[in-house]
Amino acid sequence: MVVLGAGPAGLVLGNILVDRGIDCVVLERAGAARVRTRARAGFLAANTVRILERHGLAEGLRRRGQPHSTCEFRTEDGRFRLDYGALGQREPHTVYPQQDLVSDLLTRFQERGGQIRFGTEAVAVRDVDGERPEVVAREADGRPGLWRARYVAGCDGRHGAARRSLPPGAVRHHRDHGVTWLGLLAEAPPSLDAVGYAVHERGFAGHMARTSEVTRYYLQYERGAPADAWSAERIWDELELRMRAREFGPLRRGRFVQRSVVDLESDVLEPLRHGTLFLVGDAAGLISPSAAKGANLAVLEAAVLADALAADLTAGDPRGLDAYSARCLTHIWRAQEFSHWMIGLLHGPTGADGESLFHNSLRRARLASLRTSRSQQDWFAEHYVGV
Ligand code: RFL
Repeated sequence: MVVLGAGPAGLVLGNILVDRGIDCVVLERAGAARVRTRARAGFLAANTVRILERHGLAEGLRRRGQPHSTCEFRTEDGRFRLDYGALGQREPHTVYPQQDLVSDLLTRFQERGGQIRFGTEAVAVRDVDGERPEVVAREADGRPGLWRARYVAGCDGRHGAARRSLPPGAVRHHRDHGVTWLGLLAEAPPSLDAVGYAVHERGFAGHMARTSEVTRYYLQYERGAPADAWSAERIWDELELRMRAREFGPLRRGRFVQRSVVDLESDVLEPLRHGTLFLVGDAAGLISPSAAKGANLAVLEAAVLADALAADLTAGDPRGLDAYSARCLTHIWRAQEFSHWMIGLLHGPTGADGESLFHNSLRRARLASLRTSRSQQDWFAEHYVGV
């Protein structure tokens, strides 16, 4: 088995396969230090934690992860909180930085005897409809490499080799939601004990705790502007304005240690299986970070594929592999639907034309339902934490 990419998808898959005695190698373009330190997601769904626990991969997050179950909306109509851990399925998130999770998974994979080749970039997957597909790679020393296996798992993200190697027949669903966020990591303690979503006429602002010393912020941003276009002071002023700090309390400022520009996009491929090649995680379906689903879907899909591969390779039962694509696409589209709903909830059109005013009124009504209707709150909680 060849696995492309050592993100959450590739490393969960690799860990489960090695644990089941299946020979597998992970090819990773980046170096080990980069893989262990790349800060991205942080909110893990209860089901993600259960999957990781079931496979002996949750030790670190059980020790250092923080349960989290409240979010706060700040809007032109005031603020309200949802204790989503007491609503819907009554499940909290676990806040655990993605780089810590990936680091734990990598350590565990190597302890279990898993093979990983850092600095090795997959260039193409060939002969996916044959019996033994081939991965053409550029090895760490720059020389070409060739890896053959019974199956290949493309866990190498949206711009990886797996997506580039699909035979004709793949359908791509792409949507640009027309919204851009500036993603920020601040060396500053969280400023509120909840996820903060601020809807403002100047644009969205978000606050998400990561650890007691680090907080992620998001700021709706001008499309195409570079990440360093604004000074730190301007960013903090804008965050305070949109989060209505004067009314609800100041933000605890600190140094920004990471800035990235994120265009909110959906990008799903169908099907997720092409002969011997399987797409997993962001390679299967990119989702905007508006509802914090990407890493959770990656873990779920990797676990589903690992079970199916184990059944096929150790017991000759191909049914799980046959069902993989349809099963995961159901989860992907439910997450896409909720994420799309969140984008509509958090971003109003900025124009003063009739169409914009109409959509802004709908958005306010949607927030009002969420503030007042218990059944709407239960629905929200179930989809917010679930994958
Ligand atoms: P990853 O993590 O991108 O890993 C892919 C790996 O493949 C390697 N690679 C290659 N290796 C070999 N050959 C090639 N040709 C290769 N091309 C790429 C890369 O170096 C990398 O190591 O994909 P994976 O495993 O599918 O995991 C997906 C998640 O990382 C992603 O969905 C989440 O980070 C999304 N996301 C969030 N998800 C959540 O569930 N909760 C969150 O709170 C959350 N916050 C976020 C996020 C994504 C963000 N960004 C990056 C837009 C916050 C942000 C800012």
